[in-house]
Amino acid sequence: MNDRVPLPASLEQSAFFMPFSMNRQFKKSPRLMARAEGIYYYTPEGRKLIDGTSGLWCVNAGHCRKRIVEAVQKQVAELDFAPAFQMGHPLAFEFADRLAALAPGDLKRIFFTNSGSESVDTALKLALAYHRARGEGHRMRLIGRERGYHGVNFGGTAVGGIVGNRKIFGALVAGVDHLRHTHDLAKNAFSRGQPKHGAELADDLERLCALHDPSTIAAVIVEPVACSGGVLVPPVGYLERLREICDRHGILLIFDEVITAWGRLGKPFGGQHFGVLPDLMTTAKGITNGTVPMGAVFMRERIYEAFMTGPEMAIEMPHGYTYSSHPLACAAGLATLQVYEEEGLLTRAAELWPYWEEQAHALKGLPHVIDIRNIGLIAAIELAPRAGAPGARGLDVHVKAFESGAYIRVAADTIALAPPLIIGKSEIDQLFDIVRATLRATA
Ligand code: PXG
Ligand code: PLP
Repeated sequence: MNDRVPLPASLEQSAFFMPFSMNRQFKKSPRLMARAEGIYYYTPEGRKLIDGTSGLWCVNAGHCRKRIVEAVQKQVAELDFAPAFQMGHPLAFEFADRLAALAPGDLKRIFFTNSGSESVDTALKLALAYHRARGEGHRMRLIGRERGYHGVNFGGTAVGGIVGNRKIFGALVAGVDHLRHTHDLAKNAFSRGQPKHGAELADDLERLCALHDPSTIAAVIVEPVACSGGVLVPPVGYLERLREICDRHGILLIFDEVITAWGRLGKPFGGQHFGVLPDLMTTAKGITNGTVPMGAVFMRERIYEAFMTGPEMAIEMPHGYTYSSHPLACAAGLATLQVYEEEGLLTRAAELWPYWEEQAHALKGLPHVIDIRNIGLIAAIELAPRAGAPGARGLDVHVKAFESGAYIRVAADTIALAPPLIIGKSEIDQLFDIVRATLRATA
């Protein structure tokens, strides 16, 4: 294949308002990708970049997988679009049933969306409507957590806890409160896997119950591992305790598994790794290996059943997207599941984990490194911020790594690594070699 794709002359006047980006900085010195294969991206000049963060945590089976590409090609020529409201197409039902078969516990009913953000807002609406259907419409409050990321729609922004993502968007949604985050460098720095200290932080939910009265709380939403907020691994016992408190007070527990699902923690879903079953689970990204946008909310049987009680001639859930269960997404998703299953990718992170952990923690002692965290096939390297310029050091690392042959995400001054689950040991070495050299070269 031709490695060379013509470069646009200049992007400085481009019409494209880039999402979550430093538009002016980027357009002056663009970092472009032109094609991808396996665990590598290629720049328009043909330079090879190892993909350290699976695109945006979504390309779990690696790029341009033949089976998935061909399934989408075939589908687009056969049924390009089918209305999902009061109509259907067979793949939607087949895909939902396949997902249900894979899901833990009785999380067996599936609502399709097109993204993680839509999955989150869908799950929050399902939680409110579920309580109302059972005569508990007074449960209206939604609880998120500091440093949480739940996408960018209004509900997700409101329950989210990353200040920079919230502060410029007004009052957001009424009736939302937040648990304390679990990050504690003083006690837990350089923990391997789950940190030992902090299970009691789950008791912060009791504080909110005491403040608002539990009868007003509909749901608590947390990421099993808070990835966008800097890879905050839950302390041992924390998620279990959150589950217990929710049960005690009739509050629904939502796990936002947009990143932690699809094998990232060595099990199909993140909650399975921790042995905790939520009431609702949001997913997206890896559901189609990032090939076609899609999301899915998994719910427990009793939640689905609560909606199936009125007259049959009524729409049970007045919610859904034009592109819910889009045929291309269903085709991509079915092919993705096949690849995951055939190659054992949903459990492969568990095999790579010890090696990955060793290589990550070997970066201890490099300049500015104040913490290293890991779980499954995720690692975070937290750097001390430059005085008066938080995020500047992180950006430097991102740009230098790109110049040295690696694509890696940084959240402020924390490097987040989560490569495709097909990565091998020598490629893990290659990724960490670039990170090591980059850290040595960063002031
Ligand atoms: N919930 C969680 C837990 C997420 O991680 C979303 C919801 C929103 O999904 P969509 O598909 O609407 O973007 C996410 C997305 C990063 C990064 O590098 C993380 C996300 C997206 C882009 C970048 O941390 N997470
Ligand atoms: N806005 C308008 C005017 C619409 O007609 C629709 C869908 O029909 C939407 C927004 C929602 O779009 P989507 O279903 O793609 O989320």
